[in-house]
Amino acid sequence: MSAISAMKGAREDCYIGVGANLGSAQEQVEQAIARLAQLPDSALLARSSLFRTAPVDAGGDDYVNAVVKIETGLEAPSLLTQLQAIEQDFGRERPYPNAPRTLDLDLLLYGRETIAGDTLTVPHPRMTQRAFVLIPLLQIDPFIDIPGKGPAHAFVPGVSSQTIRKI
Ligand code: PH2
Ligand code: MG
Ligand code: MG
Repeated sequence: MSAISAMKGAREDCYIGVGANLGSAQEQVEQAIARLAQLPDSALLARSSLFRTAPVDAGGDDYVNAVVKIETGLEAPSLLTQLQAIEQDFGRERPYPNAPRTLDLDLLLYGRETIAGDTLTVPHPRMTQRAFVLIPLLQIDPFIDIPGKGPAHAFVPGVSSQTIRKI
């Protein structure tokens, strides 16, 4: 943690990936965004459009994906706990890796921090390989830089074969 974020009252801009491909995916993503807007000690700064995307490294139906930008006074582990609680409220089950899901909330970026823990890695390790993250993220912030990796837009050519369509 940086000296600044250790200061009481420090707030970070964070980006959260939202996805669903089980149940009423579009409704669930919209309702999840509404829940993210109510996170404690946080404020919703921006949200992307909804996108319909083909599953990447996964089976099942097409996904509905979006990215949300919040500002928060929560530390990263507390934010992660909050995200997991919302997933549970939406009936998230984990029968096997990358199984279809009613709701997936991924912490993509937490300020400019890099975190390598047992339960949380930030920036999200696969975010540069996924159109369903990059395209909504760039819609919100076209010039965003991914700590340790570089400008997000530089990774778009590498995901151009992945199907993504704005809803
Ligand atoms: N999430 C995954 C695996 N594959 N594919 C799409 N299109 N959208 C996702 O949100 C997604 C995925 C694991 O979290
Ligand atoms: Mg995910
Ligand atoms: Mg996840």
